[in-house]
Amino acid sequence: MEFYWFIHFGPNTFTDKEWGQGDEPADAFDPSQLDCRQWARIAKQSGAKGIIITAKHHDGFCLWPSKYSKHTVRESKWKEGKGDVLKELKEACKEYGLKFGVYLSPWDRNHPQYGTPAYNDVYVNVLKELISSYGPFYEFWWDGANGEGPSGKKQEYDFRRFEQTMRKNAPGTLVFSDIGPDIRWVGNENGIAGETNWNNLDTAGFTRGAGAPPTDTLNKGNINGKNWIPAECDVSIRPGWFYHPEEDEKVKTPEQLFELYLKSVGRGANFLLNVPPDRRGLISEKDSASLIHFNRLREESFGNNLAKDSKAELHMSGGIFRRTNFTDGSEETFEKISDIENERLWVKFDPVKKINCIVLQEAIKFGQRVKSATVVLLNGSTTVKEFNITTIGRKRILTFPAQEISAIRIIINDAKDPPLISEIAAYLIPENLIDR
Ligand code: FUL
Repeated sequence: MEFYWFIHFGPNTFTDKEWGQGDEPADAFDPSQLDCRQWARIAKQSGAKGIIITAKHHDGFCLWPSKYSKHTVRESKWKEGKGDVLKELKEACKEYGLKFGVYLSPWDRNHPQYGTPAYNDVYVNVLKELISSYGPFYEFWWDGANGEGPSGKKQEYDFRRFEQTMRKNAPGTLVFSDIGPDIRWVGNENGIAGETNWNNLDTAGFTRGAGAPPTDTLNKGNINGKNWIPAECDVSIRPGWFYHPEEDEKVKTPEQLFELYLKSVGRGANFLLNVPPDRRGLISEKDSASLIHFNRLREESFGNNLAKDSKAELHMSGGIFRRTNFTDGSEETFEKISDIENERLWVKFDPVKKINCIVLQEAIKFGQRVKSATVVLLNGSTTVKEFNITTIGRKRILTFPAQEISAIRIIINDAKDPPLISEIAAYLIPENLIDR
């Protein structure tokens, strides 16, 4: 899905906190003009494919009137206790053709049973309640944070049961956490995946939170990892996850968002961008302007694939070659490189073209195979540039100062299995967007 939104919203929005204590009065939550359709409209205009909202953050406040809590929208003044943010957002996502997901913090600083085994029952009940009332969700987000609750005790989470509950009641939902089971944390909150990025991960012996794999492993994956758990890069458009008026001048620029796109999607991961609504319950003008411009930059950059009218060829040894379909713009078609020692991929331009960006893709549904490759840019018989890369994965975006070239030649140096290359695309993107 490449790019979708995170929304952090709740009492913290109004109390100016990042981590609420759980003892904030429910009345603290009081958006004056809450409009989930505005969120969905801007999300759509920014090119996002879905929205994941903090149904409950660490402070325990539920954005829906949960049967299992006394700290919810029902207890707040907002809409005289009749409001339901999840319901409104689910409907807005449907209207705008966006997928809908939720973050449900296991850490709960409000729930009276937190810190006792009974809280695991509560959490399971809440999972079921959410799935049956607001599902289906495309993604479910488990935060690794685990602190003390109101009793001063930490909780031992029964993640096995939580997972079973998800699988049984929502088998089509992708579950995110530090170690999956379906999507892994990328190891930082800066939105940046490893330049080498494997979709595989070894999870045996690791837990969520403090017992998670080392940062570097989450960032890069494990080359021979047993489980298929691709990375998701979460980052906020502002310094904090929740809205703070004093951060209005610190909204990331369209160019910064583009750079993050290159460092997440361009490294084979997904980009989860947090856009926190303000105290009105609206996405602020600053954020929306930046997001819409960011979408324009992507359209401008990737709207014209210069490789599309080029000649794509697979060269074998002995001067034999044949035309291929890895420049047809379709992720469905691919070329199998059976003999990496002798086979080279060529994209030829006539007349020469000026490019500063190459996008490579593997046919990822058959697995990730390329370990390392060399990309050579030629003008006639002169090599104008050459770079070595490691993984490709679902998408690898390379940018460099613009070059006039007549051909791109790709040599696969090492692979786990015969690589299946589905796309080679070339672009001339605005010069200031090149990742240096
Ligand atoms: C972290 C949380 O503690 C932050 O508040 C935020 O929700 C972030 C996405 O995950 O673990």
